[in-house]
Amino acid sequence: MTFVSSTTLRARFAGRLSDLYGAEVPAYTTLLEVAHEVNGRVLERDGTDAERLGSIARVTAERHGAIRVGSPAELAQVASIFDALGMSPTGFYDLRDAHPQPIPVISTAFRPIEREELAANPFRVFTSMLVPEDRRFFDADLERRLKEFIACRRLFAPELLELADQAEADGGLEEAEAERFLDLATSSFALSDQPVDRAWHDELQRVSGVAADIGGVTSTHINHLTPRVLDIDDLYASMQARGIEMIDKIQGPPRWDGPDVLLRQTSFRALAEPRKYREADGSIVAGTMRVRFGEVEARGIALTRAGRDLYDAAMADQEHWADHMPDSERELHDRGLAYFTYRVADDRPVAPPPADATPVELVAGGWLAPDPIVYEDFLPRSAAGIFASNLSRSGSMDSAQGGAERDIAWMSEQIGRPVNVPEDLYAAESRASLRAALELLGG
Ligand code: OOG
Ligand code: NI
Repeated sequence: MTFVSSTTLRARFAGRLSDLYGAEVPAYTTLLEVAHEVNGRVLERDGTDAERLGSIARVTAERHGAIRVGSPAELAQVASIFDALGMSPTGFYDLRDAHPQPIPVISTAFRPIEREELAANPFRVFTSMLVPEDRRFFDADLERRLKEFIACRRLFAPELLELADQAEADGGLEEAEAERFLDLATSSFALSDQPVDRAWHDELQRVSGVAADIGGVTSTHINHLTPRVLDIDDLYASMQARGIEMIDKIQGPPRWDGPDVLLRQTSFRALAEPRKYREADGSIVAGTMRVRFGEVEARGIALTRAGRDLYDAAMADQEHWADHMPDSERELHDRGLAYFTYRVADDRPVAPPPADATPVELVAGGWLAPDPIVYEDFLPRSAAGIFASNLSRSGSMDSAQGGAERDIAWMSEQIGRPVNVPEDLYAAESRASLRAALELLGG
């Protein structure tokens, strides 16, 4: 029997999910084709520069999924399944204050956190959890009915959760069990053919399309699966040329000649998919639902907190983006605005550096070469335009009511595992590479 490691399980799961989503949402397959063409063109145009933020093999395999659950108990189950795939909860996002449209969820992303694991397969899943306690969206009666509905459903088979526990403990599974685990895990995220209770779904839809998508149905499903492209402007134009309706713009910084930072994202519009509905009189009728869309993204350099502040200021003044943002990697580095790893420069001076030299001095003096760290996380608040342009109704919110307080510590406690802080991971990676490079220089 062969043993299947969590790394291989993750790569296989990502592939299975991609096949499933492609079968369910054919426009996704078109998106993959176009992304592939675009990446080929950029590689031809830019040569090795195209791979500055990840090898073409990694970028081609790279996807993020998005799923949505209803309670801390469901989120804890998701955490266990993803742990089996070598993915840890990373980042805390509160979409209840998203603009232009608040969404009643808090989120984290499950992803590999080590460089080699990211290189092997960078699959990540943005996972949102409903906050029924938030009075700005749900009154006490709706909160109670929503929690009852969610407590009664079962998203994941007990056998799947047992296999996940076993994989967590052993770092993988034997081949036969791995197959079973992958079958059960993949089918948990398929669109269900169970009829949707029309009145209940409509009631939640009046609050928020996302609340209805989570709490109005008895199962979860993959909401979107996002490939990575090296030129998102080319992709946008190429999709339109194929006659696919895109949202009106690319979210994030404008196109420019300086370094790519954080994320740029866009999507094709949510498509009407067939769903069965149960009417008030008990009859089952065929209808459609429009929630799943086709997102695509381009990734840039991870910014430090100072870099993020600058980014926020630059985003608020988009026409003058270039006046705010440094137009070279070196300046991002020297001003402490982005994260870099260090290696000993091939053509360094023969004389050793001064003992107390800072990284900026070591780079300026030619001893060390900095390489940018790619942003591995999310910016849902600035991508909230993607949610908004894909929701059919705008929902309702009473901002005079108190919202339930939620933060990263609360989420960690609810799922019984620490939620990583992205900036801590980037900073640790940068420090470790600096230490190793200094050792080489000194010795
Ligand atoms: C998740 C939206 C966030 C992203 O790429 O920022 C997201 C959702 O629609 O459930 O996927
Ligand atoms: Ni997304």
